[in-house]
Amino acid sequence: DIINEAGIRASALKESGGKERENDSGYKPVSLKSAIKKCSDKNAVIAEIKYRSPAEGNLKTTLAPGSIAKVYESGGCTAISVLTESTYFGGNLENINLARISTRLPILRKDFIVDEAQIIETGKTPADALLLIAGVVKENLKDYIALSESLSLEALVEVHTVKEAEEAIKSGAELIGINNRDLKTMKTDISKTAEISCLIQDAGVLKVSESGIKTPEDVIKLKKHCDAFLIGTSLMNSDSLKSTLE
Ligand code: IGP
Repeated sequence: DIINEAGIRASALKESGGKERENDSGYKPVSLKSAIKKCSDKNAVIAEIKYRSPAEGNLKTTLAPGSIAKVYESGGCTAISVLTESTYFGGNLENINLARISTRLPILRKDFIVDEAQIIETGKTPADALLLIAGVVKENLKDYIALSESLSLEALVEVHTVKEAEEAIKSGAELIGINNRDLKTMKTDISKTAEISCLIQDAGVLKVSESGIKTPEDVIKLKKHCDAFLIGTSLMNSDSLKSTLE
């Protein structure tokens, strides 16, 4: 089947060191993992473009994705996350194209991926990585990581519990996002990152702290527990984002 085939292609690709190839859209991906690794002299921020959230409703910024991407890049962020889910986050796939026009930074597609068709669809966009939520894709995680890799998409595997973190490692995840927000209760607690990161000791795995990061103090507190920070709401709501463009 398609996933099996993709798995075979993915391992062949890995052996040939084939990161340089084009994805399905003809776009040449850049590596999110390398960008984070290269960022050792500063804090690696994955800055998010999202217009709405279930917890906050509409966020302040209504600027177009291309304009936001430009400000994020000139502000020194390492990568850009684009929410494509429409009902709860006000996103769409086109926002990846719009962001891509104004930046060469790695772009992460952020959505609730539940089947392989969405992964294949992502391969047709100029995204470099996609989010796979361990608690959502469950036993398909390993196959979905392989399918993503076969399309030259790096997988950021999101976890919220110790069990999910163990599953992610077993499934070969090399980039793990620790979500400080419990998707069931919507509550955020940034100490989640420390709690789970100490279980991910594998030197080859990069850790991203996700959600609820609001202040420089939060970043300082989290720094020793992760390699990158995924920040959305506080950036989309910041007055300086708006004033930079006005
Ligand atoms: C960003 P925040 O609290 O800075 O806006 O969080 C990001 O972590 C959040 O948007 C997110 C998300 C998700 C959204 C994390 N995992 C899964 C949708 C689906």
